[in-house]
Amino acid sequence: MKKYTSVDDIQNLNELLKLAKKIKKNPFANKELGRDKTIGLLFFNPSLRTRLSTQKAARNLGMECMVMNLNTEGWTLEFENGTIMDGSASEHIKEAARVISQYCDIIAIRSFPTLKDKKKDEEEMVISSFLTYASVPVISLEGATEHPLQALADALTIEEYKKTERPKVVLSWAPHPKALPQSVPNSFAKMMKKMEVDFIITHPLGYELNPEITKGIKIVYNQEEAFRNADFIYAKNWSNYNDYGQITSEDPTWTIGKRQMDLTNNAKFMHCLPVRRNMIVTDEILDSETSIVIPEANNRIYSAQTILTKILEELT
Ligand code: AN0
Ligand code: CP
Repeated sequence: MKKYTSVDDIQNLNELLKLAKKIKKNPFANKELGRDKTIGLLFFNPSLRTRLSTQKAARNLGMECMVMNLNTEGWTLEFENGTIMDGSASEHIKEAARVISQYCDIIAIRSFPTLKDKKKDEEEMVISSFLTYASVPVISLEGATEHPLQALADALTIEEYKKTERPKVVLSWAPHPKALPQSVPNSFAKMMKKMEVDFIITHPLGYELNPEITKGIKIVYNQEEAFRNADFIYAKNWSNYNDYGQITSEDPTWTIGKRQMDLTNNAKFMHCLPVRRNMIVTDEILDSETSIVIPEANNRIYSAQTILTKILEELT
């Protein structure tokens, strides 16, 4: 594997999930693979799971890890070409990416969308600039439009908890007080298309995701109807894609609670975390056996370790 910035970079999901399960059983088996190799984790936004699980994964492979909060600790970067840099940016991505490539064998980046400039967000300006100017493999730790490491952890979690060959998986929008990216639902939808599942998305009218991503996926505007007989409920808020970055519904009836979960086939509740209690999901559900959000977060280690393994194997 040369890069992992999108679920589209996965060529053989079954092979990847097999590797993830093997790694999970014996996480320290490949300590030599990353010896004398360094990963740089660059954060433009906050993180708990991604930061710690990726460090853990790197260490399990014997790698060194450098972490930098670029938004608060680094120079402000310029991404446009040909600009006269007389504003706030002190350094151009051209130099920054090339310099970091000399220090790191893999570069991983978290850079959320602006949620204001749809064009810039869809171009993945930050991650694609690193892809252009860095000379080492690049991993997304959540970009403007995707969160592929999360989606791989979610796929592994569904594999582990499914009780039927072809479970019914429902991605449900839920309310949130702040405008959030579409990255998690985008990557989750792409991942579900690759899996043996019956996949449905439910959200209020107007909250359609990028139609190129949801092409072929059933969308149901009635949450209760969507939840019937579901085996997995994957909750997530996202801001409006059409009315870009706006919050156009705060409807509390979409908060997932017992009323909806009772309609399911004893479904497991999933969320990528961090989750706002009693906004996205009630305490009652999150604190019950139904919720698998903690083991789901544990799988972030094995998701990252699987991708690092695949990339390290191809490093010369
Ligand atoms: C982010 C998001 O919705 O994309 C990160 C989730 C992993 N969530 C928040 O900012 C709360
Ligand atoms: N799920 C996830 O990516 O969590 P963090 O934002 O805490 O890294």
